[in-house]
Amino acid sequence: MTDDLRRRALDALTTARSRTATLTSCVDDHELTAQHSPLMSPLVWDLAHIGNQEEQWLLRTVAGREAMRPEIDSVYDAFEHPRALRPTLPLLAPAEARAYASDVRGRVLDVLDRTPLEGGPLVDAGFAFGMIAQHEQQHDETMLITHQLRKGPAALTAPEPPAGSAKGLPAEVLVPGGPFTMGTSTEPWALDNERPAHQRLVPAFHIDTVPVTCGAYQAFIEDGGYTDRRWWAAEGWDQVRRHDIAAPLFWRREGGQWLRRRFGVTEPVPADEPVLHVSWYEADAYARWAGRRLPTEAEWEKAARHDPDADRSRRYPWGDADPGPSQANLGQRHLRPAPAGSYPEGESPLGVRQLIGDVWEWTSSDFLPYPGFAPFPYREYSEVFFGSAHKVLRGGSFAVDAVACRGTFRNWDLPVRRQIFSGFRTARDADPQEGRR
Ligand code: AVJ
Ligand code: FE
Repeated sequence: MTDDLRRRALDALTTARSRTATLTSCVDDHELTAQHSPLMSPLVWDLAHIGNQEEQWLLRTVAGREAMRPEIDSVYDAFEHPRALRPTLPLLAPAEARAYASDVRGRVLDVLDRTPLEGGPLVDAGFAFGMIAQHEQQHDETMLITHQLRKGPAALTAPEPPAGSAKGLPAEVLVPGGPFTMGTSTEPWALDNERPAHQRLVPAFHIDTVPVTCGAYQAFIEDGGYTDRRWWAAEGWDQVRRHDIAAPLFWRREGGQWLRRRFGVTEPVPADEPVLHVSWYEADAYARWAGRRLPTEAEWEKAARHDPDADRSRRYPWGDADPGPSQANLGQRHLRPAPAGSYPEGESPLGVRQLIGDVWEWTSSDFLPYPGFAPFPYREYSEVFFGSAHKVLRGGSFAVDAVACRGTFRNWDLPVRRQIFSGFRTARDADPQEGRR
């Protein structure tokens, strides 16, 4: 059991580091230290921050070691310096940052070998190791966003996702009303904000079978969606007027055709692919235009986890098994979402597809603690972000690894954000008599 946990922790750390290596070795040192967007850190900051967090939690907190380079802690503290100013910090140079992260990792593997994976919440079931692997993978997604924002020819390549289609699928699925279990108290590497498991009463609703596609979104654009104030929340309307926004980020219109730039390549917008790089405001406006609304976070999780026959919540839409390549588009295996309707093996018991992977899905909900929430192991992971400023995103994108994506996993961001790998699906209330069983 504990050997199995140790192997899982080792696998998760190794997988993350191999992705980090790819993301930080496919461009030259100049590009590693450059700021590609004021919204993002230089890639070399992420690299040393990954190593520094790992050192702080696994070497200092878990193993009780002394700081290796105490003078760099403040440089890599995300709360001390906003992203736009990070290029001005005394950053470790690329070779130094690589050496530091790999030095930390070497010592961590030794600590992992010797630490009993029980005897306190931080080490039980290898939590701290899982937390750090998730942290690295989250920064690998952040670095992929930086790659997407970077100008110039492609630095990354990946095979195309499998073909799929939503033809023949119903547009929406009815989720019957009633209570379900939201969140978890048993998932060993679940982060603090996913805990504890609790009952939620969710009235019957309908939810889209697949995420909203680029083609459907184009209909909103062509119907004048961006110039009709009726569809927009006040702050969203301000944002589109002030910044002249008329399409998802990275789209442009040329010769009567929509094109988009994706990792250094310009291509026609694929009509059947889930729409990507929209803000919460754009998602919310589209849903209102369509006569629908965004799902609440609880509705999303019920659609993804509730098994109506067994009346229990599963870890994933398809059951309790970890995600495999036939169930979900995760882990930067592909550098784009798969067409809507793909991954039939990943569908939920009620037939909802692509809840996990492809695009992060905006929900209508603010990022709030569950009843019984306790910050763990540090307030700055979740607690300081709770409130009405951030909206919850669910389900993970093609850019996040399975270790940082679960049916219970909660992501959050500001509603104006568009550079993230965000899309959405829509929902509507059901007649309370519908779906009684
Ligand atoms: C959970 C993705 C919002 O990137 O800000 C990384 C994850 N926390 N380092 C973020 C995180 C600390 C976090 N998100
Ligand atoms: Fe971080």
